[in-house]
Amino acid sequence: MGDAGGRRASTSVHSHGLPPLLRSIPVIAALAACGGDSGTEPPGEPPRAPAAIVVVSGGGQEGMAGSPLAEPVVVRVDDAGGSPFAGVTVTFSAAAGHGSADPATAATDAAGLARTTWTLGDAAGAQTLTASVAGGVSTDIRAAAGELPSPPDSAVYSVVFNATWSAATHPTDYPGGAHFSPLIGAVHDDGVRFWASGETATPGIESMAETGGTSTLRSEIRAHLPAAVLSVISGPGLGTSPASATVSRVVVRGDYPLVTLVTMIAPSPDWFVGVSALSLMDDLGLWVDELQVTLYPYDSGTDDGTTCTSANADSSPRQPIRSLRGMTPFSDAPIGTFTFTRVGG
Ligand SMILES: [Ca+2]
Repeated sequence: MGDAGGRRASTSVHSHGLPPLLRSIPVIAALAACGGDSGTEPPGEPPRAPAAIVVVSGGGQEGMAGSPLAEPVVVRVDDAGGSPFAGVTVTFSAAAGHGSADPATAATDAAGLARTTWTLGDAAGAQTLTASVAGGVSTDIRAAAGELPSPPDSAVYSVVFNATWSAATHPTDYPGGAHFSPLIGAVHDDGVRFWASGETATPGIESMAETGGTSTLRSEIRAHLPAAVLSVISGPGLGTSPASATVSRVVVRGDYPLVTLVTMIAPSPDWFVGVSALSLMDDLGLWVDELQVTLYPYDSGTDDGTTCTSANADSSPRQPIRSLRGMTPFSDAPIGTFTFTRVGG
């Protein structure tokens, strides 16, 4: 999928490009390639900007303290639609005591790739190198100097949904009665996806995005218990926006490290925010301490309405799920954030 929201480090203990398990999934450039709601979108495209940095290779290496890693670190810069971004300067900076990168800056090539060689710092244990571009998009790359202790098999997280959608952040057609439907999702493994940018919505995603109903999506998730799904995540909705809500306990496991979580932007034709198959493990296999995901709006492609209060207009045929970041009535501002904080395990 296109990463469901740009991710930002709140601590250094994670990778926040696409999680490792997602790197091989093809991404449809939703903004450019999808004809969803054709004829109903305003002319022009939103300004193109780097939206994510993906670790292509060289993450999660083990090496000797004070020595260069065997493999170069290669990252790719993508735009919001998942297309590579050429000619962007990437800065590689090691955390304090975690060595240095050579070169420290590199421009992305035609494939959006930039690379560097990371010489580890002298301390034993996990070390962090941050790749960043102007505008605040960054990704952490992790490496181990020497042998790491085994992480616990499970971890417990709290999830805070902080909605910032407002007339100030999204002035066009901001509706009365803005709210968000109950949170619904799953803890799962790499064997299943419940939604992805560029893919057609399931009936469960359609129902969630159009009505806020959770029962169909819950059934789709439960159908994968216990093989691919460890548990269903249920959480509160928001009666207004801006506002925030917390899911106090989400348990992940080494064999089920991924989280999918969604909520309807309401009222709306078929718009939602969320994450799909977000890994709470970093590229060393360690549980992240904290991960904040910036949420941008998605269109589920199941209704042709163009404003929050449009009458129902079922899409036939179904259009792919696509990002509405920067697309009328939404601005380029986020809708909110999910913050995953490790609270135990
Ligand atoms: Ca739509």
